[in-house]
Amino acid sequence: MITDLFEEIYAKILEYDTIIIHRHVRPDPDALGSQLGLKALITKKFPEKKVYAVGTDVENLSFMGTMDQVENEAYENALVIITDTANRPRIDDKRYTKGKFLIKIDHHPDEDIYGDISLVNTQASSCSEIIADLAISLDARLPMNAEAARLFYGGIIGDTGRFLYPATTSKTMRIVSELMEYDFSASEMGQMMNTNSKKIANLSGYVLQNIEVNDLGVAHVILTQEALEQFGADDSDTAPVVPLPGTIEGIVCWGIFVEQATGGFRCRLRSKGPVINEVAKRHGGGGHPLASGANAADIAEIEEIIREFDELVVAWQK
Ligand SMILES: [Mn+2]
Repeated sequence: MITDLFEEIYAKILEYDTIIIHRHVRPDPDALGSQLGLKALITKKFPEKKVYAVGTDVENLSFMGTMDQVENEAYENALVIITDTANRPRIDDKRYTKGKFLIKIDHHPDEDIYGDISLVNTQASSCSEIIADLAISLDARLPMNAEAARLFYGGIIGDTGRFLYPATTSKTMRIVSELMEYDFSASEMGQMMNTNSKKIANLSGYVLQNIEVNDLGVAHVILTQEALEQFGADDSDTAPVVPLPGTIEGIVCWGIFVEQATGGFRCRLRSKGPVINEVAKRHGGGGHPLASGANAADIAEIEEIIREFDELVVAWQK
């Protein structure tokens, strides 16, 4: 039972004086929302505890919050909690192994089982939803507050594409309704997440202009280093353009293939129906059924992924 895990996690939060919260590399709003929201919950209720959020700061998401600098010694008697991170290699800041007790809280398929306690709920829209659910369920023992609500709301709208993707459930909406009772501006958070730099706008134009779609509705765009340089963009700027092909009529699944400075391509794969994470796994990645990531060594491997997508669409149409 998930509520039993909530109790176990709460007992550990009570037990430890130092709590260090990690999330995945290249964080998205849900990674930051779940991490910083959890920190906000614990800090408010237990001001005497030392609670840290660690990892690399992301400039364009600075409205969600910033990271703490933590000395190695702090890990000695620490509870370490990892949010939104399915696989250990993706955890930002490798010192997570140095703590005394490890908890995983996540909503991705549980491929890499880790942690002394593992709370994985793949039915949840986002990790932020899970932690908001935990706080609501623990009620006065770990009360929700305005800052945590703001962060969880940001995480949920990030991972659901503002309630567009099928992972959005009635439970998501019940939790969002609860969060909106607190004193933060949901529309301001929505606006922040919907605002892109001129650079991203130009890159979006490039993606829409250069998208290739076949008869099956499988689409792809290759973003070479040269193309990125043209806009002064790099790999970290590509997240906002990933949903764009899904806004075009007839496109069922797609990949944005981002050439890496070190060679090879990062594959950002999305679908509106066919389950694509098995394809991602075959190409050194993984993720959600409809939103995955992978790696391709060269153009030939990109073509292979597209062929595998074609097969999925044919099977899905039947
Ligand atoms: Mn997430």
